[in-house]
Amino acid sequence: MNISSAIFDCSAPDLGSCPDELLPEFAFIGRSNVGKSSLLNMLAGTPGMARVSCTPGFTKLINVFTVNKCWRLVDLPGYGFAQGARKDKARFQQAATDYLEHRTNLCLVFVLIESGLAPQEIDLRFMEWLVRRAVPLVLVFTKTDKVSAATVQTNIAAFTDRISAWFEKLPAVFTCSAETGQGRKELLGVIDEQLTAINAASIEARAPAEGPSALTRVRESRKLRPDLNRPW
Ligand SMILES: Nc1nc2c(ncn2[C@@H]2O[C@H](COP(=O)(O)OP(=O)(O)O)[C@@H](O)[C@H]2O)c(=O)[nH]1
Ligand SMILES: [Mg+2]
Repeated sequence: MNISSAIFDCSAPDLGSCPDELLPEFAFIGRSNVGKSSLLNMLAGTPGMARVSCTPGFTKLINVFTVNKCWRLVDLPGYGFAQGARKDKARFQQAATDYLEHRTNLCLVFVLIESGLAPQEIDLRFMEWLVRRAVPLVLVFTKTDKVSAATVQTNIAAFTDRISAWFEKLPAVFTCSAETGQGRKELLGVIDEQLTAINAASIEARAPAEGPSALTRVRESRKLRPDLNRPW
């Protein structure tokens, strides 16, 4: 997919401050410092678009970017070892969970996991939370340039082993490096596939009788999800 424009839309402190729900959104989440902002910059081909920070927990807002004027990339607040007051931490976790549970134009969540680490309990707990809510997701193992390919494969195998019982079919697994650009084509390919499916379904719905648009159907299916307790 060709990215002709990637424009910062807004930084929202909560779900209510997010832009309208008219464009499909692809959200990125993971532990603070996992490489979300770096990956978004790499995908968009715009260094500095999403703020990259060396300080864990720096990204406390829902950062929204509009790409090619027709879909959005969403950088969600990281979970984990966030710095700052407890109240502050709870507030931005709330923003991310509200977004994940209620954003009706959310098409797919990219869950980022650091490829150099053995499975972390916090990532597993977060995955479980997403699975319980049937949030559509793919897994992305980040920073593959930092460790050997064998280590990456070992950590992916260990992680997927821990989560396999929760799925009939495991979610798709990708690897990436914001340093080398590895994984860019594949991840943009996933977004492209989803957008193509939405467009195809919209065309289909238009004839002969007007049915709900594909984006409306994404919304409707999300409304059916049960509202369960958070595991944290
Ligand atoms: N070697 C390497 N470092 C990375 C990569 N992605 C991010 N980083 C570094 O990891 C730190 C956190 O990155 P950032 O994108 O701000 O993480 P975020 O908190 O998840 O948004 C920064 O110092 C980045 O330069 C990567 O693919 N390879
Ligand atoms: Mg960030």
